[in-house]
Amino acid sequence: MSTTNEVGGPGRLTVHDDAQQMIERARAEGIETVWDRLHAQEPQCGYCQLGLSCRNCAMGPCRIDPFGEGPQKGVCGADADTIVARNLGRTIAAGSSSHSDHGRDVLEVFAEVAHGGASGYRINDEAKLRRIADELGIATEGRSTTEVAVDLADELVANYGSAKGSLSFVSRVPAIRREKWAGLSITPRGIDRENVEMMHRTHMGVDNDYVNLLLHALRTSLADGWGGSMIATELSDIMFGTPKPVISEVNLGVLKTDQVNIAMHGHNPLLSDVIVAAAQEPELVELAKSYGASGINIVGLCCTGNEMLMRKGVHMAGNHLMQELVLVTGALEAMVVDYQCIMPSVVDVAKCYHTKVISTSDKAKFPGATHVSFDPHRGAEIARDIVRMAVEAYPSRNQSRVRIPVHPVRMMGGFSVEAILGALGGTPQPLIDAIVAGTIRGAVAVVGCNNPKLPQDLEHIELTRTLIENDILVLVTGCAAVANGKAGQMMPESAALAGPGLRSVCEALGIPPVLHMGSCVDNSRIMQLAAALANALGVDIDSLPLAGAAPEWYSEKAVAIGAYVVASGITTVLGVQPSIFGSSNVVNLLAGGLDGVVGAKFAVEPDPYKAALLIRRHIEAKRQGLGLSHTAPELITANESGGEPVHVNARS
Ligand code: BF8
Ligand code: SF4
Repeated sequence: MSTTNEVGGPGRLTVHDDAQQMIERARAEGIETVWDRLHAQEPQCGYCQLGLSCRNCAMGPCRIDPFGEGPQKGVCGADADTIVARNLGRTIAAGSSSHSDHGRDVLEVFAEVAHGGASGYRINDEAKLRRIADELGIATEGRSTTEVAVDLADELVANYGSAKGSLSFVSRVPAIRREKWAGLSITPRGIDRENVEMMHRTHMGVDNDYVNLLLHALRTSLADGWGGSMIATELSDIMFGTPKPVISEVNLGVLKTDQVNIAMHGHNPLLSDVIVAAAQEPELVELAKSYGASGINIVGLCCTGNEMLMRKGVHMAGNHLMQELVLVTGALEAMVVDYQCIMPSVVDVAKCYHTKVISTSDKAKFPGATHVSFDPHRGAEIARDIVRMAVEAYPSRNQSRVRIPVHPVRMMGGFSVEAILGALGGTPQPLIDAIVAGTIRGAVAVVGCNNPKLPQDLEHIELTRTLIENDILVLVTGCAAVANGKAGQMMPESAALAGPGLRSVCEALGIPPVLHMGSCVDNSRIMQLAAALANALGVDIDSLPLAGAAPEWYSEKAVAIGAYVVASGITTVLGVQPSIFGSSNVVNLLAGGLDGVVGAKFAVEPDPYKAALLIRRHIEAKRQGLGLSHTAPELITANESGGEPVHVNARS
């Protein structure tokens, strides 16, 4: 068995004790995990890594030789620029479609609720329903909740087709940016339309101009950020409650040795909301007790976990790379999944224990899992059936194999835009004042996944640590938020980790220096906040001292997010190289030329300290542009050993 810090040892794969212990255990028990499979895949295909392979038609598959010696064109004549841009466009369409189809599922249930159907669901935040309706020009005065909800549902359903000119929430975007988008013909018109058009354009013999392809890829991503994702967020808030600050706990220590443990994994809150309710029903709790358990413990994984944590404080077992390791505790009765980011391998790992994997979406079946088709009309009843299945698995648990490796860490979540404005006293002005005064230099959205190519959570934690030390407020979503939570960066007392300016603001407001804004669809909250700040200052989003970062991204959804964040005017740093380096033209456009077009660009920097420096410089330059105080862009940080400040030089 490996010792933890040798090459390939658990200490090199993840920074967390719970994960390291479970990797050791999986290895000891001969259970294969994501790291083993990555190793088995190496070396991965170099053509694919560069984006230079194409299998869009049956004249192929084709590949372009990056060294210029072999073929420079596919069978159809497509060159490296076309192939790389087409591949990126399809990746963005897949990511955008995933978020948007999730949004559609929420919208369909919302429409049912509006019409009086869908058991177990209701309008939870009526004030938000009316506020959004007002915002979108739907009459609310003297009208019933139902009438308003029906009209809002109709309005948003139309967003999926070819809407009237542009998507409803584009109205939130500063006028100056809307003009920019119109000038580039990238205003998102219909959510499905942009995705379909992306697929059309990337068919053989349609769009062969890499610039034209990439512009449409931006439009496709905007239909996600200001469309599908924003609809998912806003309607989830209306139905399940708008998040407000809440304390929760995180890591594998949230599992309980003496309770029925159910992990909710995936993305859509439609299922998890009714499961949380069912797990509290006396009849099911009594059933659990009759089997000797002291109760039913629901925990979250990935973005479903974030949805539950944000609204109900439900404890979080872990992020993306924990989904197999949570099973290795031997303490789970059931892993209930819907869709996205669920490794097919969870079924194989679960077979080594008594754990049931229960799939619930007819869109996402897992051979070997038990499928319970989720029908929102019978949501409450199906949730009870699922919880009962988990409870009935408890007697099959082998307690001698249960190992819960650590104690949980406390974290605060629940920072919707409404909650942030609430903490600020109702307006963004105090935040603007702090940025103008330079107490807070700016804000960075650190988002995205885990990727087994990097030590789990190291980049998230170190980048965030360095940014807050430099008085930069960090906003997090998705698996990034879980990483920071596990590292203890997300409690109000974590303000002590921040630089003096950010620390003073956080202490005055009683908030952490790292604000959990939700799941990945909730990156739409960050867009909304950025737009509100820009509107309050009367400038475009690209003038603000903001940046984005996706240090450990893996998914197509993350590419869509990065694209809409950049297209909205926020420069974004990636920690993992995207598959575009086979075309210097595409790279030059995304990492350079785009800045002159949308006022933002991509950078790739895997070193978290160098990424922090890059971001710090960017933020200081934006401050200068706004006529605010700006400093020599040196990075102030202490390395993890706690000693000497590390001065990171400019990238040469
Ligand atoms: O949507 S951060 S690994 S779980 S893709 Fe997936 Fe990435 Fe996690 Fe949520 Ni987002
Ligand atoms: Fe090859 Fe062109 Fe077909 Fe792609 S579209 S597989 S490059 S022939």
